[in-house]
Amino acid sequence: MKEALITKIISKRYTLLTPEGNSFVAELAGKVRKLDYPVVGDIALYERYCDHYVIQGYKDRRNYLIRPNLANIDQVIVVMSIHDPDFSYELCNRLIMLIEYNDIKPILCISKNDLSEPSRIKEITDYYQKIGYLVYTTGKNDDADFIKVILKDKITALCGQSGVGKSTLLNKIDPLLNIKTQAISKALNRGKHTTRHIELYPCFGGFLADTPGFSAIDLTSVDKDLLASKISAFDPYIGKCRFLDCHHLNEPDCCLKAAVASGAIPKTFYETYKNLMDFLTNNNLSANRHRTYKGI
Ligand SMILES: Nc1nc2c(ncn2[C@@H]2O[C@H](COP(=O)(O)OP(=O)(O)O)[C@@H](O)[C@H]2O)c(=O)[nH]1
Ligand SMILES: [Mg+2]
Ligand SMILES: [Zn+2]
Repeated sequence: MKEALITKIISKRYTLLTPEGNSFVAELAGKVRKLDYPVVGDIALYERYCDHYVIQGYKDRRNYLIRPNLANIDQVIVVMSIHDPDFSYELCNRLIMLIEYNDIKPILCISKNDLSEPSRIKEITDYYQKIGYLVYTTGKNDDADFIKVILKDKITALCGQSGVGKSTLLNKIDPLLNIKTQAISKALNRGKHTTRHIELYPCFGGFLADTPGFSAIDLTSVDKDLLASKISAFDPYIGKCRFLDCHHLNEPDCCLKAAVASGAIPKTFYETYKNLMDFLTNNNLSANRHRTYKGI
């Protein structure tokens, strides 16, 4: 069976891109069950029959998001503006944690740095760099060339609230790409019955998912026994508490809480973790599918 990346799906027409750079449309084999349908980002396993291509399945996924419906994303750029809308540690922390929970690397981009004092930008940058996250800042007078470098060989998506400057960023790196994604979103969002499709665009040696930017991540399948172990900022402390199954909430001799007390982990970062754990404990998520956590 041959392998190719799925870059676009429009009503059962799958656009594949081979490692050699050839692109063509394939269909799905009839035997594939609905639950096993591949999504954009999947590596399809296909065969050629005379004049058409048939997808028989896809390779194991490294990760999978329901909304946006994407597989094998390497990284998500979390765009957070310093002002208008105001920066929120709680929202930023929550996005980081849920992205990491899904085995995807978050990269922070603090935008609109022209709207704030340099000291405020430094405070935010320091907060995240200290616990191991990659942070970039950008603004009216900056280029966004950092994106060109980090896209190489990766599948990248953008997330962040509406108005933080995602389109402006894309426009700075590639005006054509932005016009293309906007035109498609507009055309597809018009009719009531149109479903928005997602597409991976080749961009600076990697792929950019043209999601309009999501700011909430599905919590349906978050396992609270696993959450802490997925958060990279907590790595140095995991497995060192008195109880091996410590949830780092009310247990005695908790190494993570000690790190918060010593200032190694910001208190507000830990509080976001606690809020997420409270939410997961207090909501019967299995009875309420596709629930997202929106409270700030
Ligand atoms: N001052 C300032 N305004 C910005 C910057 N980036 C974007 N904006 C403005 O913020 C608004 C929303 O930007 P947009 O890119 O559409 O945000 P999106 O909803 O995340 O795609 C627009 O009015 C932009 O002109 C920036 O770096 N500095
Ligand atoms: Mg936009
Ligand atoms: Zn603990």
